[in-house]
Amino acid sequence: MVKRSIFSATLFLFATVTCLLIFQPPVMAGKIKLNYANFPPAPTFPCVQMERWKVEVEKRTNGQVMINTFPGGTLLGAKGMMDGVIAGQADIGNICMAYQPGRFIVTNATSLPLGIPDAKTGSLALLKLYEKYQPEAFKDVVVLTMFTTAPGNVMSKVPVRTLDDIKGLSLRASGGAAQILKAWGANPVGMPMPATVEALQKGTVKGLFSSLEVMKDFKFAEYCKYVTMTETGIYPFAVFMNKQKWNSLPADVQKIMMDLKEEQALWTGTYMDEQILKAIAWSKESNNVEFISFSAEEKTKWDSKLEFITENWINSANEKGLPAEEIIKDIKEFIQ
Ligand code: 3IO
Repeated sequence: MVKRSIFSATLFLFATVTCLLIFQPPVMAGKIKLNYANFPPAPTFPCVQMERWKVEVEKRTNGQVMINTFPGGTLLGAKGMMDGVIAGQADIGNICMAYQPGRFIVTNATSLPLGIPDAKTGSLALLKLYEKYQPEAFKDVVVLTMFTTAPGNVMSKVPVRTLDDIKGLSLRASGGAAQILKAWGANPVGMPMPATVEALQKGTVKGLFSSLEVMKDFKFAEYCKYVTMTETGIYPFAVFMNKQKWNSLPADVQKIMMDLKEEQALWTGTYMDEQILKAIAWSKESNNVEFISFSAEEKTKWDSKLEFITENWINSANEKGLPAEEIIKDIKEFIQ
């Protein structure tokens, strides 16, 4: 009796294991799970590009890789992002390099007033610059893509038509963009984009300097009824993975991600440029925002105030032992 039940139990176990082996799918879905941290809210462009990347990676790996996305600073915030990814608190992270200008000297050179016309051009130029110089700042991570915003404009509660109007005006900006505002005589106030909502509500700033899709995505058009089309200065972004995590991935997965690097930069730049047009139309329609364009004469006045910024950057980068002139020359060439 005992023998028989042992026999049937063994048979049952054998049958179960055989079934499991036979019916196991060739690729175990979701075998590799990666956490991707992002600092701004889900509807904004850095998170839209994150969701696009997630979908593409999951599709191209046939579900072998699954990406869990964390928008809105729910896993890591804007300033702790890079160190958090290096420490393994998230596998992947997205940063705005302008928030740590001293840390990303080479790649932040793209935020100098060098005439990047749109986000598509800026994104490809930034990625090329990164690939050529492989800056030290990224030695502890693996870069998955880079992209930039479209050129910056002044969004404000009061109209800015002349340099007199911007004098002393508190406007939110970070990194290279803050230097541009300062050169025009404004009072730049540094903070990450998500903090800007409250600063505008409370009135600690009278506006901001950034790409115009934020008028719609953050509903800044409700506070800023004026936009001055300065069209200069971009914000550079980087997406990267923890190095140990990268080294643990199979070669075919690594290849799929590397093949996506430039494609994702192009996709994000193109998406951003489209969102800008939509945001301008929406701001006019929904909030009656006035868009102020310069006369040729006024534009020359504003541009001439910025000339020293690149010269200063070259001097200080040279002092740090970087090939500063070559970097600037390369950015200008990549833009063409
Ligand atoms: C940005 C950052 C987060 C979400 C949307 C955004 N659009 C433009 C930026 C650039 C930026 O970081 C900034 O501070 O202006």
